[in-house]
Amino acid sequence: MRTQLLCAAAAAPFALQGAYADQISSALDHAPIGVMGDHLHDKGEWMLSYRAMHMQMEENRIGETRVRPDEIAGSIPNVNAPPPTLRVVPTEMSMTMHMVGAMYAPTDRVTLMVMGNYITKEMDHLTFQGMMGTTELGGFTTEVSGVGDTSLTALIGLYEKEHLSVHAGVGLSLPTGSITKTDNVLTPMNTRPELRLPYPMQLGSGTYDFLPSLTLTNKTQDARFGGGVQYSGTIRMGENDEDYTLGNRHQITAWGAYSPDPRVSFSLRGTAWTQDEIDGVDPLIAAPVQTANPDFQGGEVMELGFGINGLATEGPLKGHRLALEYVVPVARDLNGPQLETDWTVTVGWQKAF
Ligand SMILES: [Cu+2]
Repeated sequence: MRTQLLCAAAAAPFALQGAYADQISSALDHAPIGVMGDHLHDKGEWMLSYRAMHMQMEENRIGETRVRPDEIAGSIPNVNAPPPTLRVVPTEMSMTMHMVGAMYAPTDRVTLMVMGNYITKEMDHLTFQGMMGTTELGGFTTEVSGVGDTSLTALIGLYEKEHLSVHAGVGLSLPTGSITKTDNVLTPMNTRPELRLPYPMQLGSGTYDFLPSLTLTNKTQDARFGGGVQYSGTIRMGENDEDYTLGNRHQITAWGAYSPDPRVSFSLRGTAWTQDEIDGVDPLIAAPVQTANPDFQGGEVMELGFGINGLATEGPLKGHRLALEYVVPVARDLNGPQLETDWTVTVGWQKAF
């Protein structure tokens, strides 16, 4: 009796590994939906995905400090002077992005990935009257929509042992997004010309960007706990047709997830990223507004994400994944004045074939 119990106990982990962890896929096998390129596929497998992301920004910061619109208009020098100080201040911005992706694995070690997107941006502004002072003239909104940049990435498996997996990503972003969008603005002289929109309202980088990444994922034998860590970068190559280069971006993100059942997992994710200022100037982006200053872009941000992943393990929807992630900032140091992000939510669907 005693021997049987010992045998059963010793065999249990292997039985679990065979019957549960390896054969049944789990909601835990994919990272939170805000993470890209987190997994490889088996040879011959396809995956299609759709994500919708919405980001909401309100109020401005210089470094870590909040600043009011009248403080910006009254004191921040205008690089495109005259007027001597900024006259137009963004107060709110929203961005919605629809992302469509496909993955295909020609071998067990290599998964290819293509991702395209459609973006809508809206920015509300306050215009201050005349060449100086803090008298408000009125508000206006600019809006833009269209396709963004398209990425092609190869994910390459480097190491795999039991449930631990390490892979690298080598990607290229193609400049399919416009950088010459225009809209009507309210000037401090109370006119409404159509101008080229400032840098944050454009849809693409205008450059070919190198997208390196390195991802490590792991999970427990019983697939109840899992997690990962990923570095991802955006390295701009050269200068775009309008004579500037967006700042390079580096990001580290790490997540942990708990799966009470293979059909669902809950995740907590921490992210830190840094993005440089813009190098160069588009001569047609010259309004007295902070977003037209190449130095008032980028910064350092830490965020926290709360996610849920779902996977249908049987029935007509078997294999379909649905996921949601809500991300809030916890610390910000912005090259400002610059609008700050309040929250980002991403929902997504994925299905492998
Ligand atoms: Cu996939």
